[in-house]
This record gives sequence, C-alpha cells and structure tokens, in this order.
Amino acid sequence: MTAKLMQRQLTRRQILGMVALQTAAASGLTRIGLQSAQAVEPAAVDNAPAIVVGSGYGAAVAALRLGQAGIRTIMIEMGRLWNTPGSDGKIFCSTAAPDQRSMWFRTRTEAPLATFLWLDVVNKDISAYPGVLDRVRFANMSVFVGRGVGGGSLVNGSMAVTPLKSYFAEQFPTVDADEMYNTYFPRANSMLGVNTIDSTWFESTEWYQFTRVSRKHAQNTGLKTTFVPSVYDFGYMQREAAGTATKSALAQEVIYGNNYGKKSLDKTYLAAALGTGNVTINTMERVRAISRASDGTYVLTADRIDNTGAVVETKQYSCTYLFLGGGSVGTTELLVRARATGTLPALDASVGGGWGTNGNVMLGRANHLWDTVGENQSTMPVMGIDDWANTANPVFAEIAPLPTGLEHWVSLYLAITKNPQRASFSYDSATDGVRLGWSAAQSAVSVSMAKKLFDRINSANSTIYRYDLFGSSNKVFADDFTYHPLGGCVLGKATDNYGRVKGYSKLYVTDGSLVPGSIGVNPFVTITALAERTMARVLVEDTAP
Ligand code: FAE
Repeated sequence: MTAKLMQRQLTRRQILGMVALQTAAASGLTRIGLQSAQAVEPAAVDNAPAIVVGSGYGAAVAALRLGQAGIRTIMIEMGRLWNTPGSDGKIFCSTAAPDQRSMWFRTRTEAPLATFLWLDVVNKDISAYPGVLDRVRFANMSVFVGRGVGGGSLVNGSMAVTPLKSYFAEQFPTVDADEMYNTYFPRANSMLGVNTIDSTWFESTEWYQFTRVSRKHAQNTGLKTTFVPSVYDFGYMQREAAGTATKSALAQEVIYGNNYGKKSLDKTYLAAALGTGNVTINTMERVRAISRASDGTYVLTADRIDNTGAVVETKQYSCTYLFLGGGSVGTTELLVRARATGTLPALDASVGGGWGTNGNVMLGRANHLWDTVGENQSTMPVMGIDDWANTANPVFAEIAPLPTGLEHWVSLYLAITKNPQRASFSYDSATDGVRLGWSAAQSAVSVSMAKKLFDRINSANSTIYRYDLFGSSNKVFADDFTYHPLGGCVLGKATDNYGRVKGYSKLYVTDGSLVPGSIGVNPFVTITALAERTMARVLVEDTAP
C-alpha cells in the first residue's frame, strides 16, 4: 500500500471515528465504538486483550496503535464525551460565563487567576456536574487536569512545543535522543496537527497586541523570544478575526474547552483509534483498583458514575495487556494504591516518586498607560520568552493572554523554571487516596527563579508586578498550582526504558508520569512522542503470538 493510500485510509477511518463520537453523544451513550450506535450492553466482566485507562495524550496514542495492530481494546475514561450542545447551542462554556460544564463536580469555579483589582469577580457559582476542568488539591499544590474524552487536550492552551534536544537528553539519559528527534517527535507533531501562526498576520492583528507588547519588553531587556507552534488551527483563527467563522479562541474559550478551531485528541488520535474498528471508549467510569489474577491477566474495578457523581454501578474488567494513561496524578494514584493495598505488591519502590510541577509559576506585570495590551485577546498563546540557555537561571516563560474584553494593561505569563525539587505520592488509607509531599518551600524555588527573570524585565521597562490577581493577600506569584504535573512513575526508574512497569509483565505507563518532573517547555508533545516510542517497541516485542 502506498503512503498516500495509507494516509487517505487513515483520514477515512478518522472520519468514521468522528461519526462514532457524534452518534454516541447524540444517543446519550457512554460506550463509544464504531458499533456503539447499536447500544451494545456490556457483559458483567468486560474482557479485552488490551485495556487503556484514560483518554489523554499517552492513552490516545496507545489506543490508536493497538487498534491499528488489530488488537481489540477498551479505553476507560472517568469524564464524559464532550459532544452534546447545552441549551446555548454550545458544547463548552467560555471563561467569561462559566456554568456547570466548566468544572468537575464543583459548586464554584476555581480558576487559576482568582481576582481582578482584588475583587472576587472571576469565579462564579455553578451547579455540580462532571465538568471539563478539574483542580486536584493537595496540601501545598493543586493540579489542573482535563476530564473527558481527550483528557488535557480539551482544556489546554494548545502550545505544542518540542523540547530543546539537549535538555531532553539531560532528562532522559537512557533514551536515544536522535531517534526521538528523527522519528517520534515528527510523528507526534504530524498526528497532533501542529501548525504555526502566520507571522504577517501576527504582526498586524489586534488579537496578539498583548504578545507584541510583552515581546517588546523582553527585547528591551535583551531577552530572546520565540514563536511556539500550536494545535489550534490558525487558518480558522484568521477566519474568526475576519468574521467568517464562529469565534472560539477569539471568544474567551480555553480552559473550559473550545467549541471550534482546536485539534483536541477527539479530532485526531482518538478519532483515528475508533476508526480502526477495534477500539471502544467507556466514559464516566473511574478505575479504582488494579490486581492480577493467577493466570497473569489484569483485573480492574471501575465505578460508573452519573451526572450527579453518584456511583451507579461497579464493574469488573479483565485484560492481558494493561496501559495506564490516567495522567501523572491519575496513573500514579492507581499504582501507589495498588502497591500499598497489596494488589500489585511487586511494584518498584520508586513508584510515586520523581514528581514535579515543571517549575510552573504564573504572574502578571502592570504596564504603562501607553503600553496597551488591547481589549481583544486570543486565548491561544503563540510566543515564549526563552532564557533557558541562561545557566544561572533557566526560565522559559509563555506569554499568556488575559482576555477580559477590556483594556487592563496586564502582561500575564506562565513561567516554566528549572526547579530541581521533586516530591512523592504516598497512600492515605483514611481516604483510599494519595497525599503529595510537596512543600511551600519547594514552590519558593520556582518563584525565586521567575522573580529573577521578571525583576530584570521590570527594571528594564520601569514597570512593576500586579498584586491584585491571585487573591486578597497581594500575592504576586501564583506558585500553588501547576498545569504541567509530571512524574510519579518515571521512565527508567519505576519502569524499564520503554514504560514497562517494573515487577509486572504486560503492564505499561504511557503518560506524563514517565517524565521526571521537568521538561523545560509545555509537555504534551513530549508525552505523545514518548508514547509513540513505547508503542512502537511494545507492539513488536511484547504482543507477538
Ligand atoms: P491527561 O491528558 O491528563 O489525561 C488523563 C486522562 O485520564 C483524563 O481524561 C482523566 O480524566 C483520565 N483518568 C485519570 N484517572 C482515571 C481513572 N482512575 N479512571 C479513568 N480515567 C482516569 O494525561 N501542555 C502543553 O503541552 N501545552 C499547553 O498549552 C498546555 N496548556 C495547559 C493548560 C491547562 C489549563 C492545563 C490543565 C494543562 C495544560 N497543558 C499544556 C498540560 C497538558 O494538557 C498535559 O501535560 C497533558 O494533558 C498530560 O497528558 P497525559 O496523557 O499525561
């Protein structure tokens, strides 16, 4: 078969998968596959050769490659399929008018930027519902994650960044970096549909004035800026700006989902996975326990919930090959619990460790009155201040939007610092959950690095920080949350060099848990590429008859 024919077939299969996603939503089904429209009733114990937990980046890669290899696969996702419009005709709500769709079983939204002019005007009361964004709270750190078919791809800022090769090699000394940069990063970028903004349009559009102002301030400081690629379709965005397409990135849609323009995983990997005809996605089911039967098969217990969060059924699954893609927090919790409760006692002692925040810190600067950032801002970041090469204080800072529809003179940033601090998860028998041993002092390390960079920028531009954005206590640096949870089941420590979990055969981790706490840029391209590498190896070596 020629490459062109294969490409055409994949596209046709992807379309079939997308149709399956739409039909399932319209029929109110929680079980999605090419045959899902027939509402197949699941058996008491669902068996499949392979099960994938989660449906984010690592999970989606695993499911597609398993499906293409002809292996029948069930994906289990605790969130819902986001494909049914609400009463406003939209699937997702905007950041300006959040409703029940915004957050995972909350009665009030918990946005990262909490206040404006110290006023509690950002967060809104909502009714509890399986919304798309979750904020998982631990003692000194909360972790934002996406919930639903597509995981983090539903809520993230679309920045699709391939890390610096030298830093990748530093973080993954046992991985062949040449192979990653020649094969798996290009494969991930192509499958994810990564594109770059047209620079002429960028320079002229009002929607990126906020970025150009921050770039000028970086340049005034002698700092380098760089465009970052994205999975948001910039052709679509230009049509939004021209008024010929319904606005999404230009209508304050991002952390609670995008209705148009974004190539989230349900449009790419997951549509293609369903299109193979071998993959089924079961939604609204949270895997709670994993054990191993005497014949070596894995047995999973999953709670199916309804829209109120009540458990309506507890299900059993069994499989030969188990792929964990629940994300850094989700996968690590499952494994830490399994080790502590004795259901998978041979797991390595390093399971739960090596966790970090990718050095995330958010902050705002107050601009001079003449440096307007514009009342119209796209929600998709396209540029970063790249001071990673500064060995004394490496920082990569994403120039973030703050789209309020009003001129506010704020330059907002999400700084990624090279914070070497790591923490561990431990089992909490009282809650049957996990604790995270991250301290405020560990966050202070990220703050100090971000502060060094932004003190320079403020000094060069005679500007100051904003004190009103992160609560009532004049907090300048939001250091108590991360968008980039990484680690917990680190490659080469808790697993072998390909994500095979130590102590057990045919058990794999394919998500952000593999990354040792830091990757220096936004992480989903790295997670996707590593999952491609794992699947290429596993399908050749582990599944042969
Ligand atoms: P992830 O995408 O989190 O998927 C895990 C899935 O598993 C979720 O759907 C969970 O609901 C599900 N799950 C978890 N536990 C269970 C269980 N027990 N049973 C059933 N299902 C379960 O994992 N990264 C970038 O590279 N660029 C960006 O611009 C960017 N912006 C971000 C903005 C926000 C607001 C957030 C929250 C994150 C952002 N990220 C960004 C991070 C990125 O989305 C994240 O690294 C990836 O989504 C992680 O991929 P994983 O495959 O590890």
